[in-house]
Amino acid sequence: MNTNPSILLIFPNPIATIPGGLTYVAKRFKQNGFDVSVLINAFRHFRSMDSIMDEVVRVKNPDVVGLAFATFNVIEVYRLQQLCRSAGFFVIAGGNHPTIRPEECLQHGADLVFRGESETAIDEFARWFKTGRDPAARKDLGGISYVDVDGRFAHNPKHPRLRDLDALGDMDFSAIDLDEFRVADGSVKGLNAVSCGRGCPFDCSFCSHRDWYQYAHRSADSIIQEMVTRHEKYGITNFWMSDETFVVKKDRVHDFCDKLLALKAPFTWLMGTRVGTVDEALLKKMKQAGLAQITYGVESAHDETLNRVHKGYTAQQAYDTVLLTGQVGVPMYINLMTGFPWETPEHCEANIRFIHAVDRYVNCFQLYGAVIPYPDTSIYEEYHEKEGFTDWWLKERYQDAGMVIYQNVANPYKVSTYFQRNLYDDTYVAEDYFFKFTPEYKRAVARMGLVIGRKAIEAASSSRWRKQWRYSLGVLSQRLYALHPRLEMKVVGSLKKVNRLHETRLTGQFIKK
Ligand code: B12
Ligand code: SF4
Repeated sequence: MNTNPSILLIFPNPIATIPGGLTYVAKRFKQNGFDVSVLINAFRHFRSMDSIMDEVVRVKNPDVVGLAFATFNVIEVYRLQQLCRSAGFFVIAGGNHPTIRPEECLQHGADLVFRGESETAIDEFARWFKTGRDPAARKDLGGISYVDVDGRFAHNPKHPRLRDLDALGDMDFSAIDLDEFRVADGSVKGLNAVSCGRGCPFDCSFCSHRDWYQYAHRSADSIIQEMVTRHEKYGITNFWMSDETFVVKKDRVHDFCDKLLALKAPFTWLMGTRVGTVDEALLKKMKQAGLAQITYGVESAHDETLNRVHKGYTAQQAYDTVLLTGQVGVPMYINLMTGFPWETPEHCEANIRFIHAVDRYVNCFQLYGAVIPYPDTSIYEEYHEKEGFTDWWLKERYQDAGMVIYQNVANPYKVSTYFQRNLYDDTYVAEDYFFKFTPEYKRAVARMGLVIGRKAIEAASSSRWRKQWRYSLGVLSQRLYALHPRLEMKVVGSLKKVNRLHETRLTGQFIKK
């Protein structure tokens, strides 16, 4: 008879890519003798919280339900948590939102919250769970928050961050239904992800990573061994290095490239990094070693915004880096942000000039990018009271906020418009979600959106006629929406429902035709 305890790990929010962190969580529970099953609410096979509860949780009837979530759709996630708790399941939660707001999470149905990196905490929890679950012994579980026997919140100190990431080994996909993430070309979104390090030492004011400032990395040998294994097992040749900032220490990237070159494997790879972390020698080396695309979080081409979000570089430096990267021959995907409360049309004009200046080297500019003031970021702390968006994630209106609308919600064609999906999603600015903007600024963001959208359409469509048709439809959609959202849905929404642009982003197929 099998006496292992069982855990059902749930990623309840719709997602288009396998969430890598959960593969490590699943693996750790398995190593601790749990029978593990995983339910990820794949975007293409979306389940309501009630259906997760009735068709999965009740059917599997696990000893522990573990939820992993970021700051999105929090009301519904908490509803699921409470349903599980009231049905008698032991509920634990981890990931970005529970880490930032452990007390809120405990008030909404969790028995225990795991804050931040959780491998060591999982080891301790497993021992505690299997040896009688003494409530008094919860105080010995590092990194965990709970409500103590007197009804007070207790937050145990965290374990130090892991230094030896090699010891974690490879991501474990065995409990995941890969078909839920299979896209039109047969590849599985997220199966090409390789985590090379954890954390980012920078301090951008909009970035929600309080627990991840400290940077830890794997050795080149360990990363390459995982690439080889993934290739042998799943046939992957194009990898996505899923780190927050891939180039933190140049010497280790040189080492990685040297070893990859020595291997002579037919691998290509994609990564994202910060402007200012690369130089010409490193760019050339990475290209030689198979780098197929860099994503740069440029964020703005205006010095005031760069300064105020603490990016630590100037618009000129951003331009120089992008130009250099283009000249070395590495194509780029570039993120630009909008919607900062101090911005005026001038900031958008600077972005538009930047886009035109570097256009020839860039595969695509991000099709969204209005700032979301995530809890615990400096931008949230500075503005939430004066702008009246305190705890926005607990309000009905904001449940869709934070996700890329067309990519991640249950039914993008129901809640988003053609231009939001195909040109540029400026909803949070246009509808004053968090900050109030002037009509002039909104028009400037819409103009920037058209420039970005036209470029994306150019990259993704083959015939001139098709490009023109899609772009005109986008402009029409934007204008109708400005008149009345329902009008857009009725006219354009009924004409065109497909969006393939985002589908290929992380597989690196955003190549100019
Ligand atoms: C790779 C990545 C992505 C990938 C993959 C998503 C994924 N979830 O893996 C993609 C590109 C798809 C993505 C998309 C988005 N992302 Co993202 N992403 C990241 C990034 C850079 C790394 C995540 C990661 O793999 N970390 C490493 C692993 C090991 O850590 P982890 O997942 O947190 O898991 C550890 C612990 O948290 C814990 N844990 C996690 N879950 C659970 C569950 C249980 C039960 C337990 C016990 C423990 C536990 O144990 C794990 C092992 O130590 C993070 C940055 C960061 N610092 O987290 C942003 C981050 C998570 N993303 C963020 C955002 C905003 C988004 C988007 C909303 C962007 C957008 N506008 O669309 C979407 C949302 C997608 C979705 N539906 O969830 C924010 C979330 C902010 C917040 N407060 O919620 C982050 C923190 C970036 C930031 N600094 O602002 N993202
Ligand atoms: S460089 Fe990127 S990951 Fe690092 S703090 Fe800034 S936005 Fe966050």
